Amino acid sequence: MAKEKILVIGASGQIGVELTLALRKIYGDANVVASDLREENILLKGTGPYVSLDVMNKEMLHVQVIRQNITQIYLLAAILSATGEKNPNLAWSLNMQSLLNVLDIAREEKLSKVYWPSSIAVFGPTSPKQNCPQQTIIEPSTVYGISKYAGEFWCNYFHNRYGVDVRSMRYPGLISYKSEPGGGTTDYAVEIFYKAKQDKKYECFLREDTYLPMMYMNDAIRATIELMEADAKSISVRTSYNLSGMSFSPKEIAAEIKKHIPEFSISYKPDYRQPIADSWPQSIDDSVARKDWGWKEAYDLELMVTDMLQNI
Ligand code: NAD
Ligand code: AKB
Repeated sequence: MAKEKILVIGASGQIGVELTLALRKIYGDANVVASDLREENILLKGTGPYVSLDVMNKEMLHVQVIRQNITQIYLLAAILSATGEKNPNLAWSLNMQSLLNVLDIAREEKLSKVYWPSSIAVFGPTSPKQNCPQQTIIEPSTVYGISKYAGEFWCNYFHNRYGVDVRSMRYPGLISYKSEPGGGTTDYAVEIFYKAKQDKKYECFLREDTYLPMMYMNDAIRATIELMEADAKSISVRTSYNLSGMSFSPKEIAAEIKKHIPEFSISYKPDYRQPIADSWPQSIDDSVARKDWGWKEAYDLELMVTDMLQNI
């Protein structure tokens, strides 16, 4: 098997830090190049190569890919749902152009694989709320969701037309403690842990009954690596796979935290993120991912809360 050399773009972000560290364990520290527009995350320092890179600069990206003998790219740079609604043009431009730059270079340089995550944000108010299936009505209402849905079809197009082995999954809201979330609607489910520990109280920007699909970062990293390592013949979805871990509301996660911190209290002050959350499904049917490449989550709400509180 040819030796792989991986470029992670957006490596200092919530997923990037943990994914880079996980990939370095598998492929060797020197074979995973971390890159980002912002400075290297402290947890990455000293663990392997880092380059400062703007994914919007296609020429510089291309130079890095050639200079570093890159064979695979994981593209994580994006503007997420809540920040995207504040600057729709910027979100569209970054989320689309970064993907097109990477796909073009992957085609030209015949990279072995590309990874690009989509999101449950592709679904909109007309999609089924419960167990939202892989294929259904998809009419996203945020610029982030529109960019992810368009991106899925670009992935499919580059695979069908040029044979680029690009793989993708629709992450739910991700919960983690190593690096902070970057402007999403599901970020409350991370903030709540910091506030519970520090202040014993939290004011939530979503209503108490807002159920959303969520996943613990350990599961998300494992899912990503399992999808990327799966035999190409088993990949039937070249847009993006539905992926599911757990589903809960602010009231439910608060009750779970209260089991560990009895004095913890939560209040609710829904803001502009409430309509975004209301437009998304409450739970996801990921049976195609389970069938194709054997996906199964390990963390439920109880296990996730225990692990988060032990680690932050
Ligand atoms: P994040 O905002 O935490 O990290 C993104 C990183 O990209 C940041 O470090 C940022 O500095 C970097 N970046 C921004 N512009 C750049 C540019 N021009 N060039 C290079 N780097 C740039 O995001 P994340 O939560 O780690 O998300 C990663 C991917 O996963 C995104 O595509 C996101 O849409 C997707 N996703 C995330 C979640 C989640 O809950 N975190 C859920 C669904 C999908
Ligand atoms: C967000 O809330 O924008 C992200 C996502 C679900 O894509 N966490």
